[in-house]
Amino acid sequence: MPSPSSALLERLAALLGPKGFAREATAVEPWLTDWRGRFHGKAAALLSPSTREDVAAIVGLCAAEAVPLVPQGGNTSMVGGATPDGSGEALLLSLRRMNRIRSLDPAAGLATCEAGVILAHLHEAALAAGRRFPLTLGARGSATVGGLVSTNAGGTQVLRFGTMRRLVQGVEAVLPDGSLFEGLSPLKKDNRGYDLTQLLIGAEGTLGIVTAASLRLVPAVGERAVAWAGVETPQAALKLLRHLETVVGDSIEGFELVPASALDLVLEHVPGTRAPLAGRHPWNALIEAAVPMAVASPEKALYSALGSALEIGLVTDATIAASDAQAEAMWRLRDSISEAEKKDGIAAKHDISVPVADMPAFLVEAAEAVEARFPGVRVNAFGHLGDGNIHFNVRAPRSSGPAWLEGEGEAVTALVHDLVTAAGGSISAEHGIGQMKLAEFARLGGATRIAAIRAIKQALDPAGIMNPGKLVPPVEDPHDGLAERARRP
Ligand code: FAD
Ligand code: 2HG
Ligand code: ZN
Repeated sequence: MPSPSSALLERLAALLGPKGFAREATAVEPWLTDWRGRFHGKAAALLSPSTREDVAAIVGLCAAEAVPLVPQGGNTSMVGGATPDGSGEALLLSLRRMNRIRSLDPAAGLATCEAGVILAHLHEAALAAGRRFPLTLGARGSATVGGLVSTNAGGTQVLRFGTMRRLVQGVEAVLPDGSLFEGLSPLKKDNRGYDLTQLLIGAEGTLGIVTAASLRLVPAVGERAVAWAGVETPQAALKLLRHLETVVGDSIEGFELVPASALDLVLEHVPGTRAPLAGRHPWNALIEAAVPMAVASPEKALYSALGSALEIGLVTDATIAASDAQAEAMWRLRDSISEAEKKDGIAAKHDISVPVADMPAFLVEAAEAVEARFPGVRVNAFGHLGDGNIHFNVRAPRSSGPAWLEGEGEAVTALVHDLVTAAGGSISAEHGIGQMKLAEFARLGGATRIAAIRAIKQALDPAGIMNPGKLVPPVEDPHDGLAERARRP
């Protein structure tokens, strides 16, 4: 693809001013590596517009020269989605300066946020208005509304409130020709054909730049209870969830599976953490129950449900947080797993889903298969059991360097994804495809799905300027080398 001409760079510099246009390495380089430190790219400049009109002008100018744009929010992608390739042809388009909450209407239960609003700031603003935006995840201090929309993010509250797809009412976006799609209308019913908002959710910046989204709010939490339970097997954990749902009802909104290996990593690498239970339990469940108003006590309900679970042998031990500080400490253990795993060394990451009821057996069997085939690797599988979505990460043998990922790590990934596919599952439950999974998506995504995705991309972005090299597998052409490049991580 063409590099930006100096005339284009000059026009962009004039349009955006010194706050919105940077070429110096000190300003650009921090954003050219992904959160996990696996992908490094280059960019001709960093563009940081502060209005949707500026975004439209940028896209229009780039479209005229077919110069690629890589949108970026908080840069917390787990699949290298916001990292440009190494050619230096692309312009990095940061939405972080567009961080205004345009409106927050507690009565209507809607917040309209610009793309760069950080999730934690939205949480605070909603709370101050007596409402709540329920989706949350470990990266909430950096992840932005635009990134969350564009990845259809999940997180730890999906069990009750769903992923972004269920929480987005409308989207405003600049399409690849520079036109503005104004989809923020609060209409409850709207059947004007294809749903462009839903198309943009999870599009990973390949169909346009999200400039704002209106998001659904739910009632604020009146009372909550957080508990940590030790269990023998993933099967027991799933049975525990079903037991809690039966006894406590739909106030169960978080149920996270944490193996002993993940807890060990956090205790070793994250200062100030300590195990909630005495003894080592092969698996643990972090449970949150919440009710909007203090009409019923989730603590009492959870206490009695965990008591009966102990009696019937579903859990080996359990504790309920006695204060908000204790509840936060439990969540910190869970939310720090990625950071601890990163500090510990190299791991091949697999964000997979299979039908919920099949996940416990899958976890045990797949871990046995992987560890038997690749001696020295250690499976660290944790996460959203209630959604059938587990982060089936495989830690490299001790003392392996980053090259492991490109060698044995790839074979590990192929095996995990083959097992997931055979189980009728997905190789990307919540993180997206990005560049990390492009080759595997091309291999396992299915001809019909991939042909339709290519056709949509071609229709909306014929010049291919929106986040190239992400999500959309290139057409197999043995002569142009694209297919070969997609096979490389
Ligand atoms: P970025 O990383 O900047 O970008 C993500 C993708 O969206 C890229 O493809 C980018 O090009 C595109 N994009 C960004 N902004 C726009 C825009 N305005 N318009 C168009 N495209 C855009 N994810 C989960 O789903 N669940 C979790 O539980 C979870 N936990 C995490 C925990 C940690 C510690 C970390 C580091 C990450 C976690 N993630 C999780 C992954 C990540 O936080 C999400 O994918 C999040 O949605 C990314 O938001 P971001 O603003 O950082 O986006
Ligand atoms: C989580 O659930 C995130 O903590 C990150 O989705 C998972 O680090 C990972 O693999
Ligand atoms: Zn997750």
